[in-house]
Amino acid sequence: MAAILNVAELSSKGLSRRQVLQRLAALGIALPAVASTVAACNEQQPTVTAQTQPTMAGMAHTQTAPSGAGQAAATTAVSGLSRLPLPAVAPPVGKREPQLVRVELETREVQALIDDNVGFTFFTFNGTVPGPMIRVRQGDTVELTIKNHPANKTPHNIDLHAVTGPGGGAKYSVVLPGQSATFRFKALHPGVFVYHCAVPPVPMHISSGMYGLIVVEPPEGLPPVDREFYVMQGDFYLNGTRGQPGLYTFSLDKCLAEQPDYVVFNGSVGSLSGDRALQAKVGETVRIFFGNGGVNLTSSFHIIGEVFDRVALEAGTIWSEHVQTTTVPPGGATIVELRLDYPGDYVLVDHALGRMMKGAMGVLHVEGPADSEIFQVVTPGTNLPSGH
Ligand SMILES: [Cu+2]
Repeated sequence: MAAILNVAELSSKGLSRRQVLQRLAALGIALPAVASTVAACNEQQPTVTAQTQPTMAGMAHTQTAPSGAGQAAATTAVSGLSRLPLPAVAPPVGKREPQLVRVELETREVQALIDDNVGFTFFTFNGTVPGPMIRVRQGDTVELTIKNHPANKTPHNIDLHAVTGPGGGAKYSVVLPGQSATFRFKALHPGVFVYHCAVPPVPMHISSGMYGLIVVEPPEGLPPVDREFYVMQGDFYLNGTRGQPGLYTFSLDKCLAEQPDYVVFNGSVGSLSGDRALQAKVGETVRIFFGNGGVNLTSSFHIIGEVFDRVALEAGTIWSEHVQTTTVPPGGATIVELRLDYPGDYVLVDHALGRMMKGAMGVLHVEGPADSEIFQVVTPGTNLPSGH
């Protein structure tokens, strides 16, 4: 029996209706098409939808923008661009027998904003960074089709770390613009695995945005939680200067020197703050599938003001409890779970905090009653920004 991954069950996933609508809208999917498949999503052109982006508090640009005509021209170059849409959390598999699951991904080369007035030529799966979350059961056979959009300029392929086979699938999935390729693999191991493009120069393709997660649930599934989120860190290298208006391409020199201009969650500065902050309520339990596309930097993933109740170390089967910060290497992932006990804005960071000033921050906004047994102000300090 075959199944196509779909987004129909998003609303059954603990996501609020508003979140579901927002995420579907971000994918360019209208409500009547809620049952559309990942394949159907693929047919949509890379719509870079207009979204209001908040200015990131604490974000400091160390470079001075050009003045006069130069700045005007640079700003004009990105005037039609906005942030990439965000990928949805795939619905849980639930308890069922192994089956054949067909997945289609389309590689797209898209110009979009990585920061306010800073454009970048992203390489993507399905027009989002990270690419779509693929979610299957251990023992499923996955038939994966990769299509290279005809408007692209370069070949692409896919290496999934969940694959046991040559190149993780990369060897037989190189496709030129307009071509497609298909292979099957059996999901032997449960866990959360990174997938990425592996066409040379590999670091260029990955650090231009070509990564995502495949979740392989164990036969019994994952325990239910109130909400799930999908976050991936990535480092970006521009032929230009951080914060300076303009449209930039990838810098291999900076990549090889491991000196990123930006380190961000989900593809751009501010992609998980302001209107796009993760939303939850006091008393809820949330799960974050967190991956690191890299290509170079190991993440010290931390949420300011919270403690992870439990963490699936390296997204494997060993769970550690009461964890403050967890290490996620490039090409690696984790699952963190936490119950939310107190309202406020909890900030997702890579605790190598210099990277926060390069964009690595997001907000988990928690609403609900404040329990003074958990936290209360006795005598406040000076009313200056705390940095958190
Ligand atoms: Cu590629």
